[in-house]
Amino acid sequence: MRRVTIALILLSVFHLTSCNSLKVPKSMGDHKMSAAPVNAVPTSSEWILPEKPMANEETPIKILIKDESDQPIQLFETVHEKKMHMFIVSKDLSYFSHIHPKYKGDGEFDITTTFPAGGDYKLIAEVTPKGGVDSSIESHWQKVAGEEAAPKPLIPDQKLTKTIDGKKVTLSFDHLAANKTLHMTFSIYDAKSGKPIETLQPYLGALGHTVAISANAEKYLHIHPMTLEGSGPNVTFMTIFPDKGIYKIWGQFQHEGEIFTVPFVVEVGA
Ligand SMILES: [Cu+2]
Repeated sequence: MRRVTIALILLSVFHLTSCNSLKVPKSMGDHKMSAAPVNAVPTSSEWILPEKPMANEETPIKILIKDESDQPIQLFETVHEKKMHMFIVSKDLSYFSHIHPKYKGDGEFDITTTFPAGGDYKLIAEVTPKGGVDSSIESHWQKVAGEEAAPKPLIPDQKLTKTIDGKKVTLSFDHLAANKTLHMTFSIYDAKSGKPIETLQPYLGALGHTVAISANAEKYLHIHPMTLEGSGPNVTFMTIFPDKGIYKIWGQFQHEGEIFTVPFVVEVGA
């Protein structure tokens, strides 16, 4: 009993050190869990899809979240308004979708989705079992039948400015090196008038959400802004890229009730 208490104290001290002093973001991990936060509850998962999902057809997805002894986990925290956040990307990262499976009880989450073309997709699910501080990440590669689109090469953007849905968005970094805390800022302007947008709305309990996935779709980061305050035009996120290499980054924001997603491709240096 006493040993357990000491272990718990040590664990929370380590957590305080890692999260507060070093400022490691709460939601950070990858599917191999090598860069996973210390306070994520260990999980395993089972993914149930039709034997041969077809492109352009509604496809049911069932995900069972289990504990280390293969028992379904019963209780999950609501994080950013949802019990599960799920991201689906095509292997070349040209397709991105952020959806929220419904919790059915007994560890089971359900949703249907429509894959836009044949090929391989990575499905990433983020949950926080009750008592977990950090989220647990489960992922699954899925083959989808149907006509495949030619894979698009992932080339780092020369200019980090994009116009999307009437917004001009610029992404900037204080530096772009692996294994070092960095700040990245999205600056959002009205594309027509050029005026800064200062009326961004919270989307799922944060001023923005950013997902970064490595070129091989093996590393995954889900990042939230440093503060809940503010409403644009600048939204700053803090994170650590675990390895050098090419990453695709999607920023998601809400303005006038509409969610917009802005993608960038960057190369993180050593
Ligand atoms: Cu989500």
